[in-house]
Amino acid sequence: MKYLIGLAIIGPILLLSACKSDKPADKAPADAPAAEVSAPRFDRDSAYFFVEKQVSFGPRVPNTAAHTACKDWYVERLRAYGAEVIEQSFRPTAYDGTVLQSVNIIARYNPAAPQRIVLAAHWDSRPFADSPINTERTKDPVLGADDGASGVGVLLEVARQLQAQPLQNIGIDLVFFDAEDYGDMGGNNDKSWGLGAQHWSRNLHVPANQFKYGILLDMVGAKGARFAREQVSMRFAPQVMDKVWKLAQGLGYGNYFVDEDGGAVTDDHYFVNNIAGIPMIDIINRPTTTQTGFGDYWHTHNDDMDVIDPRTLRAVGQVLLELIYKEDQ
Ligand code: AHN
Ligand code: ZN
Repeated sequence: MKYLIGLAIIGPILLLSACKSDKPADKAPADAPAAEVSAPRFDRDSAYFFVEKQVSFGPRVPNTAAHTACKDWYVERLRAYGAEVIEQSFRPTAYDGTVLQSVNIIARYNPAAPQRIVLAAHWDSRPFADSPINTERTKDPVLGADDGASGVGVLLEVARQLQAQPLQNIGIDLVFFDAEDYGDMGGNNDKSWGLGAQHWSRNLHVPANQFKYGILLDMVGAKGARFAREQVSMRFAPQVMDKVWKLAQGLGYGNYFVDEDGGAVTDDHYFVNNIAGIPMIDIINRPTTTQTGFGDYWHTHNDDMDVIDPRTLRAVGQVLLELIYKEDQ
């Protein structure tokens, strides 16, 4: 029925335009270029509010009331924005022996679509302010406005836009990983990080081959952020990196998505690539001028709303929306 209505409307237009066009008039509507579907506008203030709301619960450290309350808020919001939501609970033992009551949140859009993209961020915040440059309250948990909440804030705004302009072809799964940031700062203990990503990668909610690729957001909200090309991403998914950076630069966000290589980071995407075999890139802020290689606020009590700039959230969010609706054509 939809098709018939389409023909009834488009038919006469095609006939009319055929009169003054030199294009063959026998072209079926199905072969015609897809109608211009533009991506929705990413609302930076909405994303900023989502970051602020997460921070308002307090540090999102597993086994705390704030962690549970924030998790419940995600589930309520995502259901309100029309997603099919899965709470994937698990109980990893952290490097220090603590058993972490953890939950990955999975929000599915166009769930029946066999071709999918996974967009991810971690939602927990670090239990210790143990940056090597921090000397204040180093055993206390951090708010993680940028380190955690920024990526989820962008994805919640993407969720809101996905409800407003439903997908026709591609499926999107948003995954909020828990227990990313309970890792061992001490030494060579990479597997102590990304516990939620490790669990999801071994317990995928759909087969890995449904995912064309994945994009991880980590620390995507700071003023003047610099997303250099991360090297685990370049090794596992260079074509995705190329696509995203070109798109971002074409949109005028080349000041964030710089044409430079950055170092490798053992982030959630490292485990998704190595365990699940899904090519996933990481968009992560890597300043050149700091001692840690991350923002100076990283794993300190300065990682609060003062570091967040709505313009950075928008740059990342608009790139994602443009990509999603291009993939949906
Ligand atoms: C380290 O490099 C220690 N961790 C990278 C993953 C991470 C921690 N992202 C945010 N916090
Ligand atoms: Zn961290």
